[in-house]
Amino acid sequence: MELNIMSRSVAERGTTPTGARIESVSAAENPIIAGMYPDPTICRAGEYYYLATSSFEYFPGAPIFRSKDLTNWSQIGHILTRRSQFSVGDRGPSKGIYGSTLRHHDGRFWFVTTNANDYEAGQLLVSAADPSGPWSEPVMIPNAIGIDPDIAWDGETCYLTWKRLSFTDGDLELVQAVVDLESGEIGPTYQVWQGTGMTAAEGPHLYRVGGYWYLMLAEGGTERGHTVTVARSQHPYGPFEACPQNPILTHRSLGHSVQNAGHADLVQTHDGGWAAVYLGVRARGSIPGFHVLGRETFLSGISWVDGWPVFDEHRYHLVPDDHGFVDDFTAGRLDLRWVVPGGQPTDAVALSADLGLSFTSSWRSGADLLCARVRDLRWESEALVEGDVAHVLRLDDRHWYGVVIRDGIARAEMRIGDLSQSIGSVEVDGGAIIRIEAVSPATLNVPLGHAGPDDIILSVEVGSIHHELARLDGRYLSSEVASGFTGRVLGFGSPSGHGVVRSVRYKPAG
Ligand code: 6LW
Repeated sequence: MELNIMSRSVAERGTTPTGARIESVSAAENPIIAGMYPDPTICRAGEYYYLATSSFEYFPGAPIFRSKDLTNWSQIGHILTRRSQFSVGDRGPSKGIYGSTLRHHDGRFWFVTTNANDYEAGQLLVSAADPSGPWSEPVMIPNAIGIDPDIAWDGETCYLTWKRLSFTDGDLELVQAVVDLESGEIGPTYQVWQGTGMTAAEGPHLYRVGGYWYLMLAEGGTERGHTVTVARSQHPYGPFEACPQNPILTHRSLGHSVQNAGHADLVQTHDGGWAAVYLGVRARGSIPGFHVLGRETFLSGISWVDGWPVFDEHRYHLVPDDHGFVDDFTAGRLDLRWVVPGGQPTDAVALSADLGLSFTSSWRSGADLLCARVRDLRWESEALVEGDVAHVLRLDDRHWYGVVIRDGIARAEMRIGDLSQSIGSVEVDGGAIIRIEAVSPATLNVPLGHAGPDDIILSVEVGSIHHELARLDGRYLSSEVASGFTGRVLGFGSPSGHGVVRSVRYKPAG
């Protein structure tokens, strides 16, 4: 019986070129891109690597990152920055942009994905000369309905491989067709390797390495049983022989601090070696463990043994990013961290050098909330506000906690599924600081206590007097409770539309 999911951290000492000591940690236990950045897809062009991820209902969609060394990444933009590329749909949680493939071919970048808001329109393909944008208008592939499209070229021929799936009837099959990238037309569709027999075989990526074509899959579902499996063939279309060592990556049944490991993509490194990026979660708290940041992106080395890829999860070390930020919204444009579920930033907020952030519409639970992903397990966020402002911690539109100031009263409010509750209130006259903190749980794990992954403290500071309004169990803002594919974000809105955020300060805590 496993009682607790513990955090382990392998720390190693190193030095900078100037001799200063830095602490690097194992990439096996620490994400290269922390927070809700799942289904990573990677390619290399010249001296840079590029990586993009799913983003679901949040707009702009499909964040894209650049790195020279695979361990330090910076975001260079989003791929889907216009609603003509990413239709809004019904704004539902865990819809929008799903698993994808990013490739560099013949001097151009290609990105193929699924917009679950517009599922029946088929796969969505865009391209760009510069990966930081602008990306083209989409070419839709209407005869390829499903998820997780992949593109791979054999000379002039481009193969599209994807998972046929029905959101109502479930799993169907992994299929492939030759695709015309200009028209979006496909040739006859046929089955490829269906995996080793686990549930939810999906996330296909096809590569030519040496004399073989490799088809890599995610299998077992994106939960604790998640895995990576692989098969090879002399042709891109099969027949495929499964790797005798499958699954080639999984953390299922291991007491590893990173769970749900799977959905990988391979890249050849500058020195001719290979690496992989994959998704994992940092589940914490009492059994069965709760993950709250969504699925994050991890890095592994890849070795080739007898013509098969072997994950070397301990090859890389990294110095974790400091995700802290202060934003006073006076830069004239929003930082890349800001996204809006359903709507779009330009409709939800206005920026001014005098006021900072103001709101152009009133916030109602889902849309019109300006959000930034939470990227740490322990942290604090403070917003200096005036007027009617809500600062919330959101998992989705039915699961959030926050402090809402309206008509001179600050209240701690929460929604957990069908339950909404307001607890604790204090009068606010003029400005206030709303503070949200994720701290270690006040109780031990089951059976000595009932700890969730964290406790969330909601407080407000008025005239330098600090009022703690609520301390809440963080498990209700976890994917295990709320379900779905997304992680926590910090959100800012106004219940009336009349409010201002002067600044936001986010700080990771020990
Ligand atoms: C992704 C698919 C999946 O497209 O989740 O559970 C989808 N598996 O591979 C959204 O991340």
